[in-house]
Amino acid sequence: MRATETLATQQFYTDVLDGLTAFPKHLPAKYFYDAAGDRLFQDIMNCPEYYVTDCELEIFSEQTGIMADLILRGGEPFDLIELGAGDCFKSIKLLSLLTQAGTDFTYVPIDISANIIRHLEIALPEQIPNMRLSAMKGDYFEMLAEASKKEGRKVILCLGANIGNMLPSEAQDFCQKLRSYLSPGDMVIVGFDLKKNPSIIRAAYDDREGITARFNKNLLTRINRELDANFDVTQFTHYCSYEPETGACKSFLISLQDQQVNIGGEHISFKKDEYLWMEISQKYNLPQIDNLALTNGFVPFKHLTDSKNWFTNAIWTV
Ligand code: AVJ
Repeated sequence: MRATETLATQQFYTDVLDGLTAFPKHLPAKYFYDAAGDRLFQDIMNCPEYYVTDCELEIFSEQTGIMADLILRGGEPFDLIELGAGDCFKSIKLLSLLTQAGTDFTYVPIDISANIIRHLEIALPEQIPNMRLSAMKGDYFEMLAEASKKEGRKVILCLGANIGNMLPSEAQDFCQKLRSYLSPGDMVIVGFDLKKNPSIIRAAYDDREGITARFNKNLLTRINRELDANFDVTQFTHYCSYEPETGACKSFLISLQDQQVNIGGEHISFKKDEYLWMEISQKYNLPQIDNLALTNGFVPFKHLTDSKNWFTNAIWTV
């Protein structure tokens, strides 16, 4: 094992134990994305109930021209830094357009998944040969701190409603911290899933095929494998709630019996019916998003929404 992997595993262990000894018990959603988790998330994006990706893809298919124009107004060169790049299936449309226009920029994808970063480093130079690429594996903020040591204009992409994985208070902190890394002339484009018919939202996180359930349970499997634990995954069931008043969509694993789990020597007890909170996917409305920008020193500049008004890419300037 390399030293960096040991460190990462230690951090994983600490985060998992902190979460499981807290009340309510919870696990950090950023750990969903091991190799199996990446694949399951791909399956989620392809399942009929999960509208989020389709909506954002529509925006990127039809409105990247507008996006590119707004970005280019701020001048060149710049770093286009994508937080949680994933397979950059959406952003690639923007990258191609900018490259075709001869834009002077470097694409800096940041992702928590080592698999994803390895994949991007191979695939992107084949797909867009003339683009400068500087991929980084790690936590948003550590990598953003790294990336911001470099002088020059920055355009930040935070797509896919990743910000929804934060509690509203955490989203505030995130925006404040993000702003601290930026300077006048910089720009951010943030994807937000919007409030809509509650049934549509709940169905997206509780798909009929049970892919989302497997996605959640996969984190327990990952903990078993990487942290020497013994979760009986069959003794947990997936439950999802959406609260229209707060916009909080939450997923839980419910313990089907009294049980004890051993994690690297520590014992964690679950009561029958006790819930383990896995993830929040917070939904917003446009005024809430503008307010999030304004309270953290950004200027809300434009919303690019899909034709159903289910999703927005908010464009903020500094
Ligand atoms: C990757 C955070 C945008 O919250 O919609 C999808 C993750 N979890 N289904 C989301 C997810 C369950 C997804 N994000």
